Amino acid sequence: MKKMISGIKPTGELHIGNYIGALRNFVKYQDDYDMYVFIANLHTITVPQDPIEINKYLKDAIALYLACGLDKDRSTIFLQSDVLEHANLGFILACHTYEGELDRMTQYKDKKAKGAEGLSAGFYTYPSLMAADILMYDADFVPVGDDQKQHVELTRDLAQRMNNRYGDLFTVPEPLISEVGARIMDLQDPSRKMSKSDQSDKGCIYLLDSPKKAAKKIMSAQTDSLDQVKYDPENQAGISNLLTIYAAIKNISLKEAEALFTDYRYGDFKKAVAEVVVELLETIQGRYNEIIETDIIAETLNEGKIKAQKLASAKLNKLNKTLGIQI
Ligand code: ATP
Ligand code: LTN
Repeated sequence: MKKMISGIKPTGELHIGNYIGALRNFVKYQDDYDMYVFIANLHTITVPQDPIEINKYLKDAIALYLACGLDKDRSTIFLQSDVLEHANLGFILACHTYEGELDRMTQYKDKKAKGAEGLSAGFYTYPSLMAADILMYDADFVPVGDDQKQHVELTRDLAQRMNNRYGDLFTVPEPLISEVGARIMDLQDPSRKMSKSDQSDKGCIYLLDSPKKAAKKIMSAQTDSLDQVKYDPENQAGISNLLTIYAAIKNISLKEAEALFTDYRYGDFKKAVAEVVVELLETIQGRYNEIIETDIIAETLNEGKIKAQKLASAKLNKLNKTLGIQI
């Protein structure tokens, strides 16, 4: 069975972009792949955080993984920091990553271009840690949203470089990016990706938003004056984004979604989108409320940690020997 791995960085409450671009695919693939899903909690501290705040996001993220349908009996679900080998392999890979490669990473370049100062060394070398998360388990596929493609490409380069230098060590992974919903845009500014770290939360629908609040956000989403529900991201970014959200949740193609709304006024179209989003949130939140009061989170993480640790320690032992740094 082919192996798959992915993670989400709990720097804020998870949103429907995370769900559509990543989480729902983890759930979809868990029966057909040997699935590893983790919470990328080490990645959160690459930028300064409030410990109390991120601790809440961390718990919510795990509960939401389960509420969205991940199942500990079908996937290995774990916390990145529970497997110490991640940081260790991250360092080894950072020693094999060129400065120029890290300089070219969009996430770093964007921050620099905006004049960010005092970025941490951890933030700069973040892509090497992400490569470690993936290569540790010899994953064949990495289901992610569009924004992570560059990181998976660097991971591939690192795997090939290590294999060329030291012999066959790592499986070279491939990114798996869905056709519909790989980049859900901000509802208020559809030229930007929907993001946890948004200044204003009006353009972002969190999985734990009340259904009423979520519907309101959709009803006030930015549109245009063309008065036609068409998938045309260039000229109708807002409408195209809403169509994408609808198609992804209903699991239909963009063409099929477009056909459903040919004669719709924007107000009625938005109502239809709000309805499917509300239905999704109600289902997820119902399960979240059940899960958050049980021991299932602790049990899941404990089982996941044992399984992941076993593979990780074997991998690191082999690597340390190969590199000549272990007696
Ligand atoms: P932020 O939303 O704060 O920018 P991030 O996207 O950089 O965070 P994560 O939350 O760790 O980081 O992302 C988890 C997964 O969700 C990744 O696979 C990412 O590609 C995907 N994802 C994040 N935002 C979106 C979006 N707007 N549309 C589709 N997929 C997304
Ligand atoms: N960098 C990712 C989160 C992440 C990840 C990973 C995703 C960390 N390690 C390994 C897939 C595989 C992000 O910011 N979205």
